[in-house]
Amino acid sequence: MKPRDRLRIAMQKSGRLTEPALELLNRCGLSFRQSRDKLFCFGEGEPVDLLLVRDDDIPGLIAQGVCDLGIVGRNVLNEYQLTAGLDAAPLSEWRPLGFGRCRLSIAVPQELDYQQPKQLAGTRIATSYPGLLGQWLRGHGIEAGVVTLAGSVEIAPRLGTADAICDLVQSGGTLVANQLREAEVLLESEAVLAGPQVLPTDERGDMIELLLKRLDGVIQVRE
Ligand code: PRT
Ligand code: ZN
Repeated sequence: MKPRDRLRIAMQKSGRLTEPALELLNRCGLSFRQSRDKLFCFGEGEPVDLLLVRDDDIPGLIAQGVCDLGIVGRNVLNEYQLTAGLDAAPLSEWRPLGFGRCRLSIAVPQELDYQQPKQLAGTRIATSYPGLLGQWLRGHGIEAGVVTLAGSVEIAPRLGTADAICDLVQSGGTLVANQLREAEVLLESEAVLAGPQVLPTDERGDMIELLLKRLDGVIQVRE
C-alpha cells in the first residue's frame, strides 16, 4: 500500500454516531470540507481526513490499513475481533468516547419467567452479533441455536423463527413494543476510538498522539 502522510479516520456516514463524532473531532480543533460524493472529508487545517462509511466496515478498514483510526461502537469493534479470523490484524480500543451508549442484551418473551442463563439451553436466539453471543453462551456452558439476522431481530420471536433475541438496547422501548424483556446484559457499549495495536512510526503516529492528547482534554472537560 502507498505510504500516506495524512491521517485518515473512518467514521459512520449517516447514523447515530455521525453527529456526535463530528462534534467531538471539531472540539479537538479539526475542521473538514466534505467531498461532493460525501464519502470523504478533507481536513482543512491539520493533515487529518475522514472517510465516511457504514459502521460495520470500520474495523476492517483499520485492519487493512486503509484508515489509521475509526470511531465505532464497541459492539461492532468487539464483534469484528471475534469473527474476523486469525489473519486479521488485531485492533485496540484506544479511548471510550462517552456517546452512543447502549448495551447488548439477551431478551426473552415477557411471559417467560426468566431466572437464570440455564433456561436458554436448547433455545434459538436471533442476533446480528453471533460472535459476542457465541462467546457468552460458551462462557456459561450453554448450548443454544444462534440464528444470525442482518436486521429486524426483535420481531423474530413473534414470527416464530427464534425463542429469544440478542440485540442492542438503549431505552428499552423497542423491547416493550415487541413484548420482550431484558434478561442478560452481555456488553456495555459506547462509541470508541479504535486503531491498530501498534501505532505507525511515521508522522501519522505523532499525529495520533497529538489527537489522543486533545481528545483526553476534551473528554476531561466534558466529564
Ligand atoms: O448504516 P450503518 O450500518 O452505518 O448504520 P446502523 O444502522 O448499523 O447503525 P446505527 O446508526 O443504528 O447505530 C450505530 C451505533 O450506535 C451502534 O453500533 C451502537 O454502537 C450505537 N447505538 C446506541 C445503537 C443504539 N444506541 C440503539 N438503540 N444502535 C442501535 N440501536 C437500536 C437497536 O438495534 C434497537 O433496534 O435501537 C433499538 C433499541 O433502542 P431502544 O431505545 O428502543 O432500546
Ligand atoms: Zn451498521
